Amino acid sequence: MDKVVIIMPAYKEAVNIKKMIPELFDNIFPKIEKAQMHLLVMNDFGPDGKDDGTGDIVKDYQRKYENLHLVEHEKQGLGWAYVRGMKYAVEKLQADAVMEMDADGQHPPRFVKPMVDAYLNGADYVVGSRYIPGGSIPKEWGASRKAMSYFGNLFIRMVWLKFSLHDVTTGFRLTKVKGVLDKIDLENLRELERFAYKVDLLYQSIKNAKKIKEVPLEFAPRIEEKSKFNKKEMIATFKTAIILGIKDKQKFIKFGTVGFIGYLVNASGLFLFTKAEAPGWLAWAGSTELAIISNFIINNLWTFKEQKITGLKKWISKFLQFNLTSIGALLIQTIFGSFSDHLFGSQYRQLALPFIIVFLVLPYNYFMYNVVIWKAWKLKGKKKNS
Ligand SMILES: Nc1nc2c(ncn2[C@@H]2O[C@H](COP(=O)(O)OP(=O)(O)OP(=O)(O)O)[C@@H](O)[C@H]2O)c(=O)[nH]1
Ligand SMILES: [Mg+2]
Repeated sequence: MDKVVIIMPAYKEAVNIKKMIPELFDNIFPKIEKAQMHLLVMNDFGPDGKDDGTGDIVKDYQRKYENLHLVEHEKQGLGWAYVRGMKYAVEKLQADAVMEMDADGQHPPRFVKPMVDAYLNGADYVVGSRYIPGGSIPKEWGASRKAMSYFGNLFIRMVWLKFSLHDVTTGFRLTKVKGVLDKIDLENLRELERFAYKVDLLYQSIKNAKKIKEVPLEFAPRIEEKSKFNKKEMIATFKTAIILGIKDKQKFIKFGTVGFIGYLVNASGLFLFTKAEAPGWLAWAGSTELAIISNFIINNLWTFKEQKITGLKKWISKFLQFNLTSIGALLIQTIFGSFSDHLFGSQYRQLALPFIIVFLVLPYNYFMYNVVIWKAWKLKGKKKNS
């Protein structure tokens, strides 16, 4: 049976954790028959070495509930509490999946089961979503907090061009360890001392996940105690999201630059072959192949360095695949070029060419490089979730 560990960070949550633990163990976990459920409370104490009693409450319950775990640490920030919790869940508890869940009742325990069910049905990343039918944000919130949450979330989706996922700032999530969590360099996530770690962790998770599922979440208002969220946390969240978004565009810029270098190689090759009085076909084919070689090598070392192809055998087979991809681009140009000749006449060729390149060839190449050659995008998971 799969082991699911709920990681619950707590900082001064004595009143809430007292209700949360028996609710989960007595009412929720028994209904989840097909997974072994554990709760790991990550309790942080202040610089004086003291907490508000949260730790003692958990220790008391540990006598009653076998699958209840406690790790305590000096407060370092929310992200670090989760990173420590995830490492503990994987290394010490041998978790198959971990869940992120708040201690203050905002993630109502009744939503745990649908999340675990989605995982048991094959999803490797499950997102508790407030912005799909059935999900909601607290009615009690003022108009400005509501607007901030809704538009903030929408803004990040636009920056990331990620419309298939409706809630990118939620803190209620389930992540499969194998293939998703174990691929993430947790200690090097951005803003670990803040709430903003959440957007980076989600960003890295959706890159690795093959089947993402959104489950509705009715986000409740905090029951008791004080909120630790503030403006600074919010600004850091946007900043992180924007940096991540730009980083992705950087890849596109690199891809474009490599394409331009390829053009220069092609042109110089053509010039040299012509000067050497090579036959026409050889001049064209030879210089084009030189450009293909340059594109492949530089993209491999630079644009897709995170997915770099190494090893001679793999390198050669990928290079052949890359050549085939280039034939695809050639076909696109030939077909759409002739189509444009037919529609507008050949006098408009010089105008048609940049259009075909920008709107068809570049997207095609970028897509093929990301999906087929370097496999930076995992399409399956994204499609299924839309
Ligand atoms: N261990 C640990 N837990 C933290 C820390 N900061 C926040 N938490 C916990 O993280 C969860 C989310 O924090 P909240 O203060 O509820 O933040 P929020 O839900 O965005 O804001 P509210 O809607 O006002 O509750 C709660 O369970 C907190 O106790 C921290 O530094 N260390
Ligand atoms: Mg809260």
